[in-house]
Amino acid sequence: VALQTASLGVEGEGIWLALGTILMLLGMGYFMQQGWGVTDPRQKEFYIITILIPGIAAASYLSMFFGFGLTQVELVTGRVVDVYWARYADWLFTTPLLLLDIALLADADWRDIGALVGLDAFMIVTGLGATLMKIPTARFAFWTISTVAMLFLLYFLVATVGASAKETSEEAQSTFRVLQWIIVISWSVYPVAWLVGTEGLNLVGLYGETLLFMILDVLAKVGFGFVLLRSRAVVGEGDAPT
Ligand code: RET
Repeated sequence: VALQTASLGVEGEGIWLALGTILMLLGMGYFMQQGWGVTDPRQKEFYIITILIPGIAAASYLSMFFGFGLTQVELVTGRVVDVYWARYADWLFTTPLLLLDIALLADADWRDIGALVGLDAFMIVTGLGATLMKIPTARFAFWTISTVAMLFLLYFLVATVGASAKETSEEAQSTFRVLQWIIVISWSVYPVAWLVGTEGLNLVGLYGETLLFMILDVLAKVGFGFVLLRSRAVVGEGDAPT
C-alpha cells in the first residue's frame, strides 16, 4: 500500500516523477559515457558540472516519487497545498551549476559569476518562501520578489555575461547564444507554472503542474547539457561527437 501510494502520488502525478527520474538518469548516463576518458582540464570541468546537474535532479525526482519530498502547507484560508519541496533543494544546487557552465563558456570573470549565482540563490530561496507561506498575500509578494530577481538575472546573463562571450571563439559564441535562449525561454516559464499551479492560483492541478515542471526540468538540464557538450567550443576541433 505504501509503495502504491508513493508511486501514484496525490493525483497520479507519480508517473511524471518516475519519468523525470528515468530521463535525468539517461541524460546523466549519456553525458558520463561522452566524457569518459576526457583528460583536458577545461573539458573535464564542463563534463563534471554537466553530469552533476541531472544527477542531482534524478535524486530529487526519486525522493519526490517516493513521497519523501512532499509536504502540506495549510493556508490561513483553510486551503491545503501539496508542495513538493524537494524541487527547491534540487534547484538551489542545479541552477547555479547551469549558470556556472554557461559563464565558463563565456569566460566570464569570477565577480560576474558571483553576481549571477547570488541572484540565483536569492531567487530560489524567496521562491521557497513564497511556497511555504500561509498568507496568500505574502505568497504572491514573495513570488513577485523572486520573479523580479529572475528578470535581473536573465538581463545580467544576456547583457554582461553576453559581453564576455563576444570575446571568445566563433564556436563558443554560437553555443553561448543557443544556451542563452534555452535559459531565457525555459526559466521564464517556471514562475508562470508556479502561478497557475497549486502553489499559486490553482488553475492547474498537481498532475498537470508536475508534468509541466518535469518537461521544463528535462529541457533546462538535459537539453542544455546536450547542446553544451556537443559544441566544438567544448569538445575541441575535430572530435565533436557525430
Ligand atoms: C519559482 C517560484 C517563484 C518565482 C520564480 C521561480 C523560478 C524558478 C526557476 C527555476 C529554474 C529551475 C531550473 C531547474 C532545472 O534545470 C521558484 C518557481 C521566479 C527559474 C532551470
